Amino acid sequence: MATIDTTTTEEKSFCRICGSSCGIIAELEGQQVLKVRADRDHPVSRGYTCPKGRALPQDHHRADRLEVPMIRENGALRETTWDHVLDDLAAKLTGIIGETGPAGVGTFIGGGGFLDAAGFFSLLSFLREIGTPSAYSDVTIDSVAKALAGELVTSITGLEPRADLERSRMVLFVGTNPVISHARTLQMHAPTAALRDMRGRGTKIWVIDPRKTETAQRADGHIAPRPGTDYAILGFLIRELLEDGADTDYIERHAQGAEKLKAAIERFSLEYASAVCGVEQQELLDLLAAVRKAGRLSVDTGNGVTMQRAGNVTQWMCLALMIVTGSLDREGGSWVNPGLINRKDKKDLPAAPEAGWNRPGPESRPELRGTGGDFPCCAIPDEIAAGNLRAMMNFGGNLEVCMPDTALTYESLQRLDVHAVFDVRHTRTTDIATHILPCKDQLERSDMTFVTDSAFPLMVAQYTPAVVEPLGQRKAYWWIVGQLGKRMGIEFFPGLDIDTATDDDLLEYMLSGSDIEFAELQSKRLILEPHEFGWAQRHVDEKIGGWRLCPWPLAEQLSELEARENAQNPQPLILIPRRQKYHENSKLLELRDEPSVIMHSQDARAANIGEGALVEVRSVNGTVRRVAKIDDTLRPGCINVPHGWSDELNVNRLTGTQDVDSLTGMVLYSGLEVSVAPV
Ligand SMILES: Nc1nc2c(c(=O)[nH]1)N[C@H]1C(S)=C(S)[C@@H](COP(=O)(O)OP(=O)(O)OC[C@H]3O[C@@H](n4cnc5c(=O)[nH]c(N)nc54)[C@H](O)[C@@H]3O)O[C@H]1N2
Ligand SMILES: Nc1nc2c(c(=O)[nH]1)N[C@H]1C(S)=C(S)[C@@H](COP(=O)(O)OP(=O)(O)OC[C@H]3O[C@@H](n4cnc5c(=O)[nH]c(N)nc54)[C@H](O)[C@@H]3O)O[C@H]1N2
Ligand code: SF4
Ligand SMILES: [Mo]
Repeated sequence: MATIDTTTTEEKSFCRICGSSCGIIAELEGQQVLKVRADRDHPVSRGYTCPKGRALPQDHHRADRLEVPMIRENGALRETTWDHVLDDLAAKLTGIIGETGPAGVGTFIGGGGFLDAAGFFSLLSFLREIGTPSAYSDVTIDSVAKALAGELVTSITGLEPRADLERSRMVLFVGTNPVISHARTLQMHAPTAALRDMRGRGTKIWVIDPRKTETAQRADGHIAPRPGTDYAILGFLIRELLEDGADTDYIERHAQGAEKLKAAIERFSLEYASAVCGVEQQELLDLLAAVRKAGRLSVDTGNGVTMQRAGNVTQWMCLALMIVTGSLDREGGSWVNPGLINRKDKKDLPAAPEAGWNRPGPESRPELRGTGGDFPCCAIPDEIAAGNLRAMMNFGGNLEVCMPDTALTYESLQRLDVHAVFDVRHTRTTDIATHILPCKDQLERSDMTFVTDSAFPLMVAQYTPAVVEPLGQRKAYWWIVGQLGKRMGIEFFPGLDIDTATDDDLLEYMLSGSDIEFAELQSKRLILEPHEFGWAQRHVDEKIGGWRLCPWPLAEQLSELEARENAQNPQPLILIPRRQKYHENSKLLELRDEPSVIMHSQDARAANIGEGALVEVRSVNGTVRRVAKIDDTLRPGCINVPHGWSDELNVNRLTGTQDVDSLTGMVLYSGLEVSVAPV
């Protein structure tokens, strides 16, 4: 801590609004956070922050912050003491478990929970010790296709390859816009500079996106297909490469199912793929030539892939493209981060079977399966209606905003006996809580990188102490869970005295048995290690005899898609997602973004809509009204209604809980058919 004058101090930390974990310096006057700026000496983010990170002071001191526990009694929420809210919550949870068994108590972890390391760990302890299968998270409204395809193709649970920013010869971004989002998988720091540096080193950057995104504008090539048809482009590339340009020697040694794959994608000729995707044949040939020339590449995807109907298949095609070019887990191609805290490369990981995604789902939706450790979010309203789910421990999820079918979800949540919300501010979700547990925000807790351990573009772990004291009566999530346990007769952290333990004690407790020492991480603040290739390859060769090029559950989905390839859209417009620059999902909405309906001038003219006009967007599920913004970076026929906005502005008034992916229960957030009209 460097003292500037008698009252102003500076404290180094790292930002946890998104997973990029940029190094920051907080300027303080006593406990007042005056400013957050980039840490130029940070070895990874090297002086980069985005406007969201720099808005941490406003977010910390926001007027609608939660500081005091609240409880709903006789229909109304009122402030109370920690003792009362914990006694009541513990008694109700115990009662529900007695009546329904543990499954009646569910958990949700959202964007406010994942990056609280001790909090995430406590959630896992809670699930394990209670023994409930009713675990939900925003993974099944985000990127579950990645987990599914990764597991089926590689047998390694959670495998998500990423570009190696220093060495990939080519990066193909599909349905991700890292310049604004910092990428779904890559957690890319300083994206604009990174892209410039990569191109400077000769890396070719290509983008497939129905919009000429901020990333596409900085790329060597861009293709704007009809939404939801990317797999046809990828299928075409693989088909041609298998004829000429694939690494056949590599495929023979490290992959299986090449013949099945070839048969599965046979239909994607140049003519057919170009017609399905609505792009010129020459564009596909140019991309093919670029892939052939690079030889190896990394394919990085985001929500534009995972939120569409063909999400699993597209994700599979991306992996297959990397495999046939000998690029997966190989220098010049893509890298698989084994994690630094929890070294997967040093573990004897089990091999998931090809049909391993057949886990029992929630009772009220027998057609759905369990995913990873979760039930799909789309089942929450049905589980509540069936009486299977009676309590929800909601850790940092703004369910009113993020869940599909807002009206149904919002009404359902109000029928829970217990909806305990762990948050830092008042929202429409806390409005319908039964118990509100005000949590320490990121500046108030010591913390480390944990969930993102194997999700960084580098092998790095970080620690930060708390920057300021907690406001009001806020407590750490782990402390709240521990205190609940005491009242329920459950030890969530065996061997730890939760009355005297500090945040640091909990972090140390978490790291016992891990691959790094807490004391070392705490003193160094950041540990960075060089990364190597080949661990995932060795594992897959040994355990299953090579990457599975054509897992049958995905091949089945690919053949089912054929019927749609030749069908006409009944509605004129296709809703697709996009991230906005100044807010992170429902966080930081008070910054500069606008809640608009974004459309191409051609579509606006056809519907008689001018810039700034109030419009209504309609889907089979509902309607939403916002002002129109004309943006010709979109492909005509596409429309954006950015998410994160609450109440009347919520795009999830248009989405539904029934038309979901048959393997994962993923909600269709991209590719929904809508119409638009002036109001
Ligand atoms: N239609 C549509 N719906 C979508 C999406 C879309 O593109 N389109 N995107 C989906 C995706 S990818 C995601 S990840 C979800 C995100 O949706 P959510 O999981 O709800 O995430 P956020 O809105 O980021 O934050 C949730 C809450 O965390 C709180 N919070 C912030 N900091 C802290 C903290 O330190 N501790 C605690 N306890 N709480 C904190 C915030 O106040 C906020 O209320 O939305 C999904 N929903
Ligand atoms: N500024 C900011 N950054 C964020 C967030 C935020 O809210 N704001 N949210 C964070 C979260 S929770 C997540 S999950 C990540 C997501 O990170 P990204 O996946 O990079 O998110 P988006 O910017 O929504 O990018 C999706 C892209 O897919 C395109 N797209 C839509 N449909 C299709 C399709 O069918 N095919 C193809 N090829 N493209 C399609 C859209 O045009 C858009 O450019 O971002 C994180 N970062
Ligand atoms: S990219 Fe922005 S929001 Fe993400 S960690 Fe860095 S400063 Fe924070
Ligand atoms: Mo997300």
